[in-house]
Amino acid sequence: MKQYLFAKDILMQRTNSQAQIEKARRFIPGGVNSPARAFGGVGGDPVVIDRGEGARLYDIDGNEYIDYIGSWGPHILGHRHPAVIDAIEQALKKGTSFGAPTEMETEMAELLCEAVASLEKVRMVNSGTEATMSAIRVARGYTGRDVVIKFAGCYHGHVDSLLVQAGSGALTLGVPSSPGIPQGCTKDTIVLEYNNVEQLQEAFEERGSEIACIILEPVVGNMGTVIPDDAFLQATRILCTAHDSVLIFDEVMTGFRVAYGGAQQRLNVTPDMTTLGKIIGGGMPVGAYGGRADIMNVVSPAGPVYQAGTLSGNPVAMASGLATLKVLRDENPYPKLEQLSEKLAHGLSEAATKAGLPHQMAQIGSMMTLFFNEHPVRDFSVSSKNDTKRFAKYFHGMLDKGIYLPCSQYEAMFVSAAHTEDDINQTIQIAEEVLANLN
Ligand code: KE4
Repeated sequence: MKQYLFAKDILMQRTNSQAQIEKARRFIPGGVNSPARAFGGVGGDPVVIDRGEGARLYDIDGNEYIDYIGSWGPHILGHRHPAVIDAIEQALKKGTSFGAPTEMETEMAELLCEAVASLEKVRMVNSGTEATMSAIRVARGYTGRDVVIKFAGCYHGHVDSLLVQAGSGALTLGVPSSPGIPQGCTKDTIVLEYNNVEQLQEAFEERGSEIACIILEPVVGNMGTVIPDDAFLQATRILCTAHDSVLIFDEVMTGFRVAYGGAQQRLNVTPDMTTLGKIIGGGMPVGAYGGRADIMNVVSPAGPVYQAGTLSGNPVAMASGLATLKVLRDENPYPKLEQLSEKLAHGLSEAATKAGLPHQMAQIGSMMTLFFNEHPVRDFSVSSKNDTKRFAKYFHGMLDKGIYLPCSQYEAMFVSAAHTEDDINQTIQIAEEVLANLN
């Protein structure tokens, strides 16, 4: 077998990263600006990154990694795609932000409405959290109701009313519900089990007339990758229609990831509202929420529901996002992403089987999770029984051989259009070595 980049016996040194994180902890809580990066679920110190290029990351000790996080989703084209960097540089020549309308915001809104069929109007914000927080407020303002249904293990950003049995970092840190959230913020949040149609039906039978909306990840990434049963996703649509509640698909992660038109296009279920982020910013801070015109027309200044943002729609972020989305639209990397991702998913699963490790592989489009779990992961009650200790050993074994995976069993890994067949082969070969030594 061809010898790949990372020889078996090189022990990776990360002394500069360790020193830098110790210094960072003096000024930043936990030394990170987001807990998901803190290695809380796998132990050890985060790697401090110097730069990225294509499918590669390079840390401040000069180590090279094949990157399967892509900044937690945005870099579906890989780091520093020429079209994206050029668009940002061109925008910078005119300035950074004006706090006034620009043509690019309209171009972005039009492109999103063309790409995502259920979007008739859309508002730009600066993060996925802002997008979901705003969408919830709009759904409540539009319906005049207060109750929100979410699902355990789904993460919709650090919104007070939604940070209840959340996924992602909240799950990784074993703190599904955060201190600092008053009971008043969550008393109207009903948390149900993902993929459980009966529970959903009961909730609507009991409180249908009070339910403003359902918000869900149409494919979950934040308890690891969980693909919905068709009957479940259809039930969210049918029940919201029957009770005049708003169906919100949180596509911050899946939007432009699992298909150009998002999970709603791939799985053929149409929400009333959609939230977006990550990929639509191409690595710059961007979020968006939108949906049916009659719903979005309640948003200020068109309507009474207030939402605002100093840097919303700023030209640099719009340039970065537009360049990314145009490459996806015009070059259509999705077939290649599908082929490479299926090969990787199969190779990782085969390696775990060869090593005699109980596991599940969930893959859709270019997102996937290798679960160390004996049972198919369909919901939070199963995902919460993942063997996180074994995942931690797998994570560090891969990291020390130059494979940069999400630092949590409760996340998805991502393949980008910059990954090559050789990257995938190398990753599988290294996984075979690492998994064989896990027992
Ligand atoms: P941001 O506020 O982090 O831009 O987006 C929040 C959000 C909303 N909805 C979904 C489905 C999401 O996945 C996210 C954020 N995802 C996490 C990782 N799974 C971001 C990583 C982090 O928190 O640092």
